[in-house]
Amino acid sequence: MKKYLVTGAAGFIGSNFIKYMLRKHDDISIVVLDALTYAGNLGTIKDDIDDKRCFFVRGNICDRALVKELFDKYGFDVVVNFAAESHVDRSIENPQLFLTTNILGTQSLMDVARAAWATGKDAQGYPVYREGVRFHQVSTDEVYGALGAEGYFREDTPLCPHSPYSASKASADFIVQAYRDTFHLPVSITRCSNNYGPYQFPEKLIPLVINNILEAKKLPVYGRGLNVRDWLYVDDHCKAIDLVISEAKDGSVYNVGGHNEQRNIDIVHLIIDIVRRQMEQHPEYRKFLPEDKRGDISWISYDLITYVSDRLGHDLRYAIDPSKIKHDIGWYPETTFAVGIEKTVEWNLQHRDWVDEVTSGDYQKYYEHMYGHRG
Ligand code: NAD
Ligand code: TDX
Repeated sequence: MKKYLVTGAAGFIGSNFIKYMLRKHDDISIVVLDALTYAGNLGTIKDDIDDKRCFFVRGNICDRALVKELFDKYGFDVVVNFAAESHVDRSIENPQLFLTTNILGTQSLMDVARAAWATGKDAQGYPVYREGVRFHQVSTDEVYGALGAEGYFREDTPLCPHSPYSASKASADFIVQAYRDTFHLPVSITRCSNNYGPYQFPEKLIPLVINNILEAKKLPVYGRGLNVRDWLYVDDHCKAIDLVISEAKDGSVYNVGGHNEQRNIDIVHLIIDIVRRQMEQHPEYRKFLPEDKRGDISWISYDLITYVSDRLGHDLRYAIDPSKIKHDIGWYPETTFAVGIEKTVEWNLQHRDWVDEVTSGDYQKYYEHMYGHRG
């Protein structure tokens, strides 16, 4: 039985990852370590931690004593590090927290892992580790910086991050690679494009737009809406991570993306069209709209869009070249954007309680702070 420590799995991608792993593999156990920041929600993984193969521990990845205690108790074979501050806009507000969690947290996990996994030293003095162990870092395409109208990020594209978030993730990638080179720690890294799907916190573009429409709020589009992101359905990302951990060589880096470039404004238009169509085809869904907005729904239109001041340092375009992961381990995305976005709108309609729960804390204050003054 392979024993996994999965950090940050009360958040968006990590929670989808543990659901995917528990569905896919019988012979695994998972300990989730999550600090339950604003972005983490225990309700998201309630059914998973009811499974006897999965345990939850609330704690910070920077807490070495706690991480060591967990290694001593559970004897992990694999660490999958999702835990991070993940929202670019928040990194502009508070860079320090991003550097602490994303860089020092990653280092602290690796320090505990290498001490726990070392079995001795080789003739050159490099540590030797227990068979089959692996530290997997979940990284992002944002570490490469931004593209112009042409070209793709490849694994050998130099890292050139622009935001405090992407700089913290790039720093973590460098530290992971330094631990591989200096201590021979068995590591792998995946750099994925923008994810979307169930359980994504509503501060991110796709769920924000869906939920704002359902609340009859304006849809804030930064700048002119012409920035391009390369969107991947979250399950396809989870599958890629699973395959890389089990099949890729130690020290590998893989880009993960599905050749699905979209301009922000086109996504916003598409979501408006889908929500309006769903409301027309299923009048019973209008119960999810404000009471005084359920009759005539012609207000669900592009008029909801409001162009607001641009994000500082806003990267123009991200696009992944996924040919290495396809060639080496046969990964390809299974969910088309047309299917994935439809499912994501439907999921948000069917999970109003979850949305209400995760936005009940400080989210309204955050929203007002971020968008209140941006005309
Ligand atoms: P998220 O913000 O939804 O979830 C992050 C989780 O980490 C939360 O559950 C939070 O409570 C937890 N966490 C934060 N700080 C912690 C700490 N110090 N100790 C323990 N737990 C902590 O993020 P996400 O969108 O699911 O992203 C997960 C990972 O994937 C991140 O590393 C992110 O950089 C990377 N990534 C995200 C995307 C994307 O599109 N969302 C794309 C590529 C890579
Ligand atoms: O209200 C908005 N209006 C808007 O125009 C928001 C929240 C975003 N945007 C734009 C900014 C981006 O060009 O939409 C695009 C997507 O924005 P986000 O959802 O914030 O994602 P992004 O900044 O691209 O970063 C995401 O993908 C890479 C994740 O948050 C990162 O964790 C991941 O590494």
